Amino acid sequence: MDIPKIFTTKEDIANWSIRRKEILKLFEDNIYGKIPDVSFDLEEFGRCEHLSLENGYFKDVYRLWICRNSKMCGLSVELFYKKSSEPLPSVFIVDPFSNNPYIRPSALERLRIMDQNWYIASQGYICVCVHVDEICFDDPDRYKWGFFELLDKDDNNPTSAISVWAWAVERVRKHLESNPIFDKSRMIVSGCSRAGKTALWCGANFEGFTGVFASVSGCTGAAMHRGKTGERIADITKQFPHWSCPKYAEYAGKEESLPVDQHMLLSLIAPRPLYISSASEDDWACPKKEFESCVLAGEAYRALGKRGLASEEFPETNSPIIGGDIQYHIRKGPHGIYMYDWEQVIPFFNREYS
Ligand code: GTR
Repeated sequence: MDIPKIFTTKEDIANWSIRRKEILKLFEDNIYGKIPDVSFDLEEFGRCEHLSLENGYFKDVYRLWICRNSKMCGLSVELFYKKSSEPLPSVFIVDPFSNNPYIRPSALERLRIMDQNWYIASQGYICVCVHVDEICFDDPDRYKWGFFELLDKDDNNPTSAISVWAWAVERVRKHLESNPIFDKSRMIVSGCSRAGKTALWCGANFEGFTGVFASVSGCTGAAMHRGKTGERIADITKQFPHWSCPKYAEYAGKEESLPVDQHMLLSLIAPRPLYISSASEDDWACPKKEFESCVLAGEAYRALGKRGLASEEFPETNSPIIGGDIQYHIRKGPHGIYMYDWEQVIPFFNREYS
């Protein structure tokens, strides 16, 4: 099986910034569509709530508004953090789930996620939840409500929900980076499942994110296409056609002919620290192929003077492979993101940033 290469010539290594752009363009043209590139008549970002809680914890709510051609849309952002005299590292959480009527989390699930947000805050990080589906709905029939209505017909901006979500998280990062509570050199983008795919695409495009974490991102995320089991291009483009550009569907059943594979997406995050996690009961995402992608992306990390995965042997469940600039674990349990995942991820970034 021929796997497309990160580096095709020696020059690709020497001229990584050029090769990087070529790879990015291949993903844009064949999978994720263009990241929006438009200017707005008005773009506002401001804090609308500040809650001071017990023990020096805070919760803030910000809103981003964009306005163009007399139309506007916006999204909300929640920050969870602990008082500090120093600028703090941050974890941005791509959240396309909270407003989705099909998969809206139950009250219990919300509490579980809230616990994770506060855990991240307790570790000295600012947890920034970006509710991206408020700007671009996660539904094939309705994703063009909101953001897309602001575009002109001739904007030549074919894109996808994942590209709009990735762009929106970057806009929020850009607004927050000048806020003195943020340490600009330690800003991580993260997400679970469809949001994990988005976090990878966002990190690949926007180098202001200095670390990336994707959990159970599977097909169109960390998992290699070639040889993958579980969800494949045919499944994902049928159920979620709005996540990718129209061309992607042409590769359904023809994964071999894709000019890229997902290890090349991970390579675009190098040399920045990268965490990929899987779950043992998540065959649909195909943990072995998520792992393989990490192994292969190591080539880019090494070429840039960093370390890839510390071991190339598929690990036992709940045994993270520690010691590389890419870290991987497979958690025992179902698809989703759990406290166990964060308990491995935060120490990894602490080590990387120390
Ligand atoms: C699944 C989908 C995956 C993943 C997941 C999610 O049904 O097939 O690709 O994105 O949903 O986001 O929860």
